[in-house]
Amino acid sequence: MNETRRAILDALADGPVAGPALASRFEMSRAAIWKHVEALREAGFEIESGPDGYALASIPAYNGPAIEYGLEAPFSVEFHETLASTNDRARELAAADAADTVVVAEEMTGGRGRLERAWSAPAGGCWFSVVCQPDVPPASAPLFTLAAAVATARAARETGVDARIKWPNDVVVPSDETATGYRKLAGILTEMEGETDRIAWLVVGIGVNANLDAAALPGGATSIRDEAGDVDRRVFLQRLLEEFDACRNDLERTLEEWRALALTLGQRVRVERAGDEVVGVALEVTDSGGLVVELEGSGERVTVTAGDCTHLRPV
Ligand code: BT5
Repeated sequence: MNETRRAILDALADGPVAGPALASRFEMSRAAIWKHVEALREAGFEIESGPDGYALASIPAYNGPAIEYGLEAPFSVEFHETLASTNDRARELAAADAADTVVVAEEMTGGRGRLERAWSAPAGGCWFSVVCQPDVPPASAPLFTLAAAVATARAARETGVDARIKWPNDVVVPSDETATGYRKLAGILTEMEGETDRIAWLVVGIGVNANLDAAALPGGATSIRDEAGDVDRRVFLQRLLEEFDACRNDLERTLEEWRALALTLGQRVRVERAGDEVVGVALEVTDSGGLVVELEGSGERVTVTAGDCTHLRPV
């Protein structure tokens, strides 16, 4: 959002302020102020005009300027009503050297999960991708997935949802005490380009089932609406992005928080990898985001870096 509009909004948030007072504060004509106010209204900001002047009443909108306004993290937002996949658009921006841009879509028609699986993304959810250019080796890339999971779980917990993390990329809500039952609230798809020693760019795609009926989503899904009622998506996304920014800047703390929120640690798990699978108890997450599993039978410890993880009942 342009700086003048942001400053006018700040003034209106403390409002009401009369048009002439605004005009002299910003050294512009009253007509120019009026134009800015109209443009802000069009962008979805609810600005009342009363006898004492203009005041910002509320921000019901979910769009680029609304998400950027009041966001305490250094991201700019590119908003689309509809996109095939926010990750695809973010990859284009990343290739053109954009960093710290968030691509948000109201709905996606070709949302992607891992391994070319489809991700269902109707209007009402939070579907977005963050373009980063972190100065870390490619082996650290999985930590950004963990950072996204921590940020998503924390933001969801603030809305009253018992969000937990299932290694490596799911935010889930437990549906029984054994942690073998869970419903998926959010998924994360991290893609990157880089050389052996440096990441060129990283796109972290996050999809959260926010104001949606879980019944309309694939089996095994849940939503913030089903768990705790609808949220203001603008505020939810802002909180999530702020947490993600904090996590990516402190990967050590991210690991600590990940461990505290993880449902997987201590569980009997099956991890399916390309071509094989491992079954055993998940003991620990490594400093680069791998999962240490003590194999059933041999007791041997292996570290898996990617795969599909299922929580199993104890033997
Ligand atoms: C994921 O893959 O969980 C990663 C999902 C990433 C989605 C975000 S949205 C913004 C960005 N832009 C994109 O195009 N994608 C990212 P995976 O672990 O492979 O799980 C995929 C599986 O989850 C599917 O095969 C379905 O079974 C299930 N699924 C699909 N849509 C779902 C939804 N909305 N909620 C819960 N589960 C879903």
